[in-house]
Amino acid sequence: MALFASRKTVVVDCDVLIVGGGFAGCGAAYESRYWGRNLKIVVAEKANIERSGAVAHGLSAINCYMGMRWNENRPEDHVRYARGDLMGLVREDLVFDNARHVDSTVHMFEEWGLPIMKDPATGRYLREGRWQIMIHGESYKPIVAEAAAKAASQVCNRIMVTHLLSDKANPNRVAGAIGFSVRDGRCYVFRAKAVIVAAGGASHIYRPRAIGEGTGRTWYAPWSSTSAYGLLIEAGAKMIQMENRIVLARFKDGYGPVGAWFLLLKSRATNAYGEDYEAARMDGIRALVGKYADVKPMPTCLRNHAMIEEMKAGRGPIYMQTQACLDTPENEEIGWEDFLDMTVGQAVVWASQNIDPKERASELITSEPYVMGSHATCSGAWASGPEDCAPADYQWGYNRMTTIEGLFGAGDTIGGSAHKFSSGSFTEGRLAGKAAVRYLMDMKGAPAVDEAEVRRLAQAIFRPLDTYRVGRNAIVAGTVAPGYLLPLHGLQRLEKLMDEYVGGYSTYYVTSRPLLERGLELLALLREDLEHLGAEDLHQLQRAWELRHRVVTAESVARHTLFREETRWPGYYYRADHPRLDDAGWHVFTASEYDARRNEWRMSKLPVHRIVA
Ligand code: SFD
Ligand code: AMP
Repeated sequence: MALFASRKTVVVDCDVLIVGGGFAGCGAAYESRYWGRNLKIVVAEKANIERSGAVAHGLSAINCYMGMRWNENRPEDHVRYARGDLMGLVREDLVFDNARHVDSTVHMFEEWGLPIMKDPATGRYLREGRWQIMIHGESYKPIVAEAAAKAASQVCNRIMVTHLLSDKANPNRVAGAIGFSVRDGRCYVFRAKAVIVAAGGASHIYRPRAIGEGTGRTWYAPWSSTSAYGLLIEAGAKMIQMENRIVLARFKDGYGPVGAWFLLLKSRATNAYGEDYEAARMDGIRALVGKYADVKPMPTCLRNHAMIEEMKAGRGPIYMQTQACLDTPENEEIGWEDFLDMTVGQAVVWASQNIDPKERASELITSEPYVMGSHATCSGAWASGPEDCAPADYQWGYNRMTTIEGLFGAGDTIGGSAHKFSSGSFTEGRLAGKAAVRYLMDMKGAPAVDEAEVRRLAQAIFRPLDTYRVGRNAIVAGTVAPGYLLPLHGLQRLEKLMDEYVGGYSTYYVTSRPLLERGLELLALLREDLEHLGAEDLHQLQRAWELRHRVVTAESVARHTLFREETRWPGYYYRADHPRLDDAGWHVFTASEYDARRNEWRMSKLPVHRIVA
């Protein structure tokens, strides 16, 4: 019997539903209002958009800005950069589309009040590197969210979306979404004509290096729970490049980013003996990846690879020689602000370990893997490209529409379009918002949700509360009981198996067919046990659904990794049984479609077209 079956339900009817009010979601809200003046545009957000998503705590740089008004770069240059960094495999139409519009996004951010640092000599934005500009960005998210809140008809904060709803007549068409309020426990049913998923990427799929007293500390936000992929995969959308999960070189224990140090402060990373390990490893890298070794700047994965090899050889710790570059008060201020605006925990590590970065070097390390689509990586949904420059087989309707009719995506959600970062994710949200409005204008008949499906899902959503309530009668200690699995225990099981079998840090990112097949067996057992998740309260119910999204994403990562029989990105992961890059067989995107009814995955290859010379 479902104890919680009679929960109150709130029905929200809208034209455009945006799931997730992070950077891409805010861009989607802003732009869909621009083109759809009279439309009902609703944002459903599991936290509060004022401080939600990966940028909740602020950033110190905008990592995607062309600078076209000063002739600094052309969008085509950015395509070449992203293509080189991703070892040849990007959707060039999508990267180009983001790049040609991203500057206008950044100019709006400045207009809305974001302080962007200026170069005193030129008056231009202060460049961190060729693509990056420096900001005073602690309040980056509230500034951007304010514009989105003004544009939206309604922002439903604290609503965790758990499933997409399909059209009663056409299972391949979206009709809305369902979820619950993490505050009052009401069930929310959104009936929408178009849906834009902008629910962010994934931390905590792999066991993080930080454990014990540091539990929960990760580079990507711990609340980035991969709903962008979980929702889409379960709905049957075609996904690509899910094996392209990213490993980051970061300051050890605090996960402080390195970009400002390498690019702006011109800091050097060395092994424990002060040697430049990247240069020394070039021949070995060439043997693995051939011509890609000479791409400039050196691809992110290859920089990781050099560091990993050096650590394996026992020549760690790797050090960022901070003391050599903090030689002026200006540089010292930039160094500290870099972390205080973006990764406060790193400054706390310095304080707690008696490290004065002006006096001594700081350790670097490679992180656990993350699954996302907006950094130096491009996992996510296969999306239709822009009308004017996408090749025919990348174009089946509206820009940024997935393979499900009426379902759009942006930011981490969309695959193939790497190097978007915050500004590019907002820009992609704008592109998706504009396309969704056009889709509505062309629409002949609205979709209808299936009431039986809504009832079935509403029961399933709250079941972990029932399971806990019944199971707690057998509690042996604290909240532990034999009759249910707690979300935290499920999460730890997931992280451990992904780490050990699917190329986490504890194997130096190495995996192989036998390891992946065993990992998939264990994942299947975990999925069975998820039917017995128990949630003590609404907070734990949210954790339960986040875990479900993480597990289905993890399975997708494992299946894609198994499918791609080569090592395309050494430094992100290694297929020990296929240790080299193989352009003849694998200069393609890997794709998957999950059939939830049959619990079957269909894998395929998709072509990589070159659009920019
Ligand atoms: O240096 C649901 N990022 C950086 N970008 C930059 O431009 N400059 C930097 O300096 C960057 N660095 C950086 C970055 C991120 C982090 C965590 C650090 C440092 C420490 C990357 C950007 O932040 C990233 O590219 C974008 O934020 C991606 O945008 P988007 O929209 O795809 O994801 P989001 O912003 O996290 O938003 C997701 C939203 O969805 C909500 N949500 N809502 C309802 N129901 C559900 N089921 C939901 N699941 C999630 C979330 O709450 C969130 O609001 S550096 O390291 O590279
Ligand atoms: P990070 O702080 O590592 O997230 O990097 C921020 C930006 O700088 C991203 O665009 C990175 O790709 C870029 N970046 C970081 N380190 C380097 C480097 N050593 N060489 C070139 N680009 C880098």
